[in-house]
Amino acid sequence: MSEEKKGLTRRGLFKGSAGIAALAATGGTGTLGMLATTRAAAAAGAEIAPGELDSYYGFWSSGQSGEVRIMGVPSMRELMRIPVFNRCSATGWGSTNESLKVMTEGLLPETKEFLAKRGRQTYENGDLHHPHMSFTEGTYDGRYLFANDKANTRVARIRCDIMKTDKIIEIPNTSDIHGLRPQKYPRTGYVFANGEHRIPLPNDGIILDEPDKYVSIFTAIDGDTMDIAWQVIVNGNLDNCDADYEGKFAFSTCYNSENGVTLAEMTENEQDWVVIFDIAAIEAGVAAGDYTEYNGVKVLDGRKAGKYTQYIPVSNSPHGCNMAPDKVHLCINGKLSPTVTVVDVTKLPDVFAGADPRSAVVAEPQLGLGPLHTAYDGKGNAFTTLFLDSQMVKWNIEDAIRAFNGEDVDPIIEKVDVMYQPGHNHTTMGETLEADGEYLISLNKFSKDRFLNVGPLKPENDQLISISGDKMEVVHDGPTFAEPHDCILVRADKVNPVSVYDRGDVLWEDARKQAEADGVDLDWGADVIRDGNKVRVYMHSVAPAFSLDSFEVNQGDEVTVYVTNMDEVDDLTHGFTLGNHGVAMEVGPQATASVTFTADRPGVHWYYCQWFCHALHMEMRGRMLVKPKAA
Ligand code: K7E
Ligand code: CUA
Repeated sequence: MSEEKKGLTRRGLFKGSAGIAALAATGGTGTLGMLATTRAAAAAGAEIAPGELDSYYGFWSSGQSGEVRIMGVPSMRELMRIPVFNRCSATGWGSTNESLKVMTEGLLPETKEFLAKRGRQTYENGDLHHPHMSFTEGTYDGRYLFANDKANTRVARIRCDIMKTDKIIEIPNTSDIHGLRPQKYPRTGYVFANGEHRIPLPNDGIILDEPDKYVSIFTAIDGDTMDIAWQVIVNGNLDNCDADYEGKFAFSTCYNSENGVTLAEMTENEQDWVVIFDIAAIEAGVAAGDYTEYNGVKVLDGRKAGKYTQYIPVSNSPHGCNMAPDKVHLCINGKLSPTVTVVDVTKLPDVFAGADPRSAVVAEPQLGLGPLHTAYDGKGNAFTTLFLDSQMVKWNIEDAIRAFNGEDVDPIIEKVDVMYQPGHNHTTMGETLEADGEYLISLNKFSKDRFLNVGPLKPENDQLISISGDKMEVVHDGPTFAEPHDCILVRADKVNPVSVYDRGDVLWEDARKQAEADGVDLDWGADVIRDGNKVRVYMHSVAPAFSLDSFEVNQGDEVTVYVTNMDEVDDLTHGFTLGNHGVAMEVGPQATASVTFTADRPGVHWYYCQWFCHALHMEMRGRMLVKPKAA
């Protein structure tokens, strides 16, 4: 039984003293003075003393870094990084067999061929913008996170029990997945993904410089199997998307209704659209065979408004697409227009029945310059980022509707400066029915002078704003590396990761099968199996030793090393790094990890544990002896 279960934790002992430490800290700042944000943080209850736990998990995208980061909120402490589309030196993501399986099995055949010609198994980069959790009945259910890769047209799934990526699929027929949101109701269900850039379909070189023949595609992925359920061709470039709280509709902002390819062409029209997808009608169309199959995917044509899609005109180049937790209002952020367009989703069935699409618009407040994304407090208020004004604006949805109907009310409640140029924002539980109005994050693209100068490339600046009181209050500034576009803030009780792996986990089922075929015990093995010029090395680790302190192979052998960590202790991660072979991997408690390489360098090569695990961690090592080929 763990200490945690016995209730004898260090944490329990710490709790009492943390309060005293916090008091001492506030008493001792007289001479130094407190930063304004620190004072505000203390006032807003956003200060988390050493040893105290945060009340929210933040799941941060990292843009072109290709990973997801876990933050503690409100402390804004970075807790963990989850490699997704990137490679990771610490965990071996992108070089272990288990991670390579995730990174390669969902690639299209032509992509595998393209990469193989370049000596690669997978892409080495990604551009991850939108991490979102799976839903059940309109709120987070703690099963999965889903995220897009705009750079290489992929969608990934992360298991929240172990916080590791378990599926990555490439989306065919489209180019550059941008907007991504899970279905909120009845459950996820579908994961909706927008192909941003228009390309010919099929994109095989027959159509080249004929932009009027390019298309953009909306994709629905089955979140349980990670297979593609269906796709719909739309008119214009898809940007961001969201879904309603009744399981009826999905929405996407759409710019470039001009179908242009240059900036001047793309911004020519006064108006663009939000596209509405009728999920039941699309499912019926699939069942009725009203599709063309491309790359094995059923593709419906929604370019003309009809039973599958409707197009609601909004100002030129809209960006963010955010469904409110009141279940009724959808906000479309103007970007180039100072307005946010509010759509009443209860009016959408009328639009599909033939009503004027604009009849679903119930408000269009003018908020400021560069509205990009909107978040909600669950109390009828919305918070919109103003990219050009470098501000967060708080406004009331009902007041905006009254103003739209001619009443003399100003929906704007308050504006607060952020530093600088905010993109996404997000409120605690704000994209769920449990929006609680505690905190708001502003993910600012520029930090300029907010931190010590680190050269021409500056960090971004993520600011935490308390919204539980009457006034918005910036309570924390935090630099982040490239580049959080979006994040979600999830109440801590929604997420329940394990601390030790389950030996039965599917992650190493290939290793398990191979060990069985080799007649070896994967759990407790200390074996070297030769199979032609393939050598399989099985070892386990119990701190502070590997079960093999050396093994011998011949130069040119293809070697696979399986390491199983048989320690059962929380936080007791071992690793396996093989010197001068580019091999390093994390092996968590009760996990197996494996790596395959060619033993091409004759001589003695040490392997060692690279996670500090024990007082004798430095001694946790062994030798690979490589016999030279006979000359
Ligand atoms: Cu606005 Cu890719 Cu969601 Cu960036 S996107 S900000
Ligand atoms: Cu095992 Cu360090």
